[in-house]
Amino acid sequence: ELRYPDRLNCGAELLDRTVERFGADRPVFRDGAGRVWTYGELRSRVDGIAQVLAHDLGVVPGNRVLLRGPTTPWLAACWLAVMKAGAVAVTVLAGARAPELAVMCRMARVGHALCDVRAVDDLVRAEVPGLRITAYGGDAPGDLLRLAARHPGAYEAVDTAADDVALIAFTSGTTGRPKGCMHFHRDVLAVADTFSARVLRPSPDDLFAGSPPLGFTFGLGGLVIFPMRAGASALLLEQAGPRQLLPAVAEHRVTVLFTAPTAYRVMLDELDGYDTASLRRCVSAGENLPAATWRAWYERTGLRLINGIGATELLHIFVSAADDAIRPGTTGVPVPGWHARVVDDHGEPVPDGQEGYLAVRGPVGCRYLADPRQGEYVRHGWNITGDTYVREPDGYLRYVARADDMIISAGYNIAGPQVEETLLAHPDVLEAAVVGHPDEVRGQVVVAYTVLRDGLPRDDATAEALRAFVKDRLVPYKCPRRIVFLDALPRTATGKLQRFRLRGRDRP
Ligand code: 3SK
Repeated sequence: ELRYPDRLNCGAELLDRTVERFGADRPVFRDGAGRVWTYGELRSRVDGIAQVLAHDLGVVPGNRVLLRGPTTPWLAACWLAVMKAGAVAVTVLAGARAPELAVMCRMARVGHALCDVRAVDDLVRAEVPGLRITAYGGDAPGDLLRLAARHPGAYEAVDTAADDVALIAFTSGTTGRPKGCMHFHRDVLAVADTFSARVLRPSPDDLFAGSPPLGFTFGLGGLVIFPMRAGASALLLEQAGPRQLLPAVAEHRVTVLFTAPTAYRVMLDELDGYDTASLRRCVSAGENLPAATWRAWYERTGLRLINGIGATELLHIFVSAADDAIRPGTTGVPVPGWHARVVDDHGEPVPDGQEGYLAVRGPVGCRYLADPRQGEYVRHGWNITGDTYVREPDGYLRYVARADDMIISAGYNIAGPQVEETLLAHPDVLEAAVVGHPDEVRGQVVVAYTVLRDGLPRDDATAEALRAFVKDRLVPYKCPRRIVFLDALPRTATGKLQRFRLRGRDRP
């Protein structure tokens, strides 16, 4: 069991304690242009920003400070400064628009914002009453970085309690209604000391990179918290889509990669011509990883993808496996420090081999900001993640579907992801989403939305060929009644498939 002292500041732990352990001269961040920040440089910039917060802006411990900007070392520095100042960082995706920002600022009672100068306009348009916006990265006399340069001295972190709130992370999940998830100072360290330390096991020489932005806790963990807890470094890329990752891996000699299954699939098509020999750990999360993608990545790179399930509610990954413990087609086992079981509607464990809801418990718990959905997520002390899973007799957990994505057709339960995996095994299919459409006779019928590889005909013959492919591999009632071709699938800003957006479209 993890034990932390009662008084704890995660910013001081990640920055000041790491400098004490590993020295100030080691690299911590590099940007896409190859500029490198050492831990010592990061500490003096963070301390300058923290002093602007405390002395110039009048931020006091507990105040909520919105952070908004593309993934850069400066955004990471602002986050650390908010931690050291004992304030609460409210993280949102850089792509969030004015109306969404207005809702989140109101919900989180945000009084201050540190915002990349390139992202200020939308925040201004949000017209949040009383919000004080301080831009960074521009030429204005009041720019945060200019103000920070006036505070060259060291800053002693505020003596926060381990269970003071450090972070409010917003998730709109896959349903579109935002929820603010509160996390404590100790939670920030706990995800590093469980998933990262016990599964990933990074070394101080590792260079992390990946696609999730810092406004998504998947990215905050993978690109700031985990590398810093290990004295390692991270490449922070403003553009980190699948097509930018491979050149970045080759150029900067990235060793640990964090991204989603779709990105691994896109990268598979582009691997030739890029040197990926530096990679030693590749983490796949954010969505279910199909076994076919795992195998294809292994065949082409010799690397075993580390699959994981995480949630903004629980800050990071809680079920996973690495190395010889990996079993393709499963997510893995509870990360050391976490417990997981599969339960029925009443919260009672179901027998192994039977489908039920994934329930987890560990060092981090879900704490929604004033949201009645808290009672749905946390039941009898267990966090119900909203995923349907099966526990194999040896304890491995196999993903079935998001609980609200199960299709019930003529009394049969059909897991959309199983049909998607089958479609994805077809060489012409790049992406697939399978949903149920209402049907008077069967209740629901299965409809598949697919994105084909470039240049392939989107005609009836292709649809029929795909249907035949599925019918050869799955029991006929799971075969899509209809196949619809799209240019792209609807996804959240964090890359998660929004099946709910497809349910109302193109009824057969
Ligand atoms: O999949 C997610 O939603 C997630 C959230 C936080 C951290 C990690 C992951 C994969």
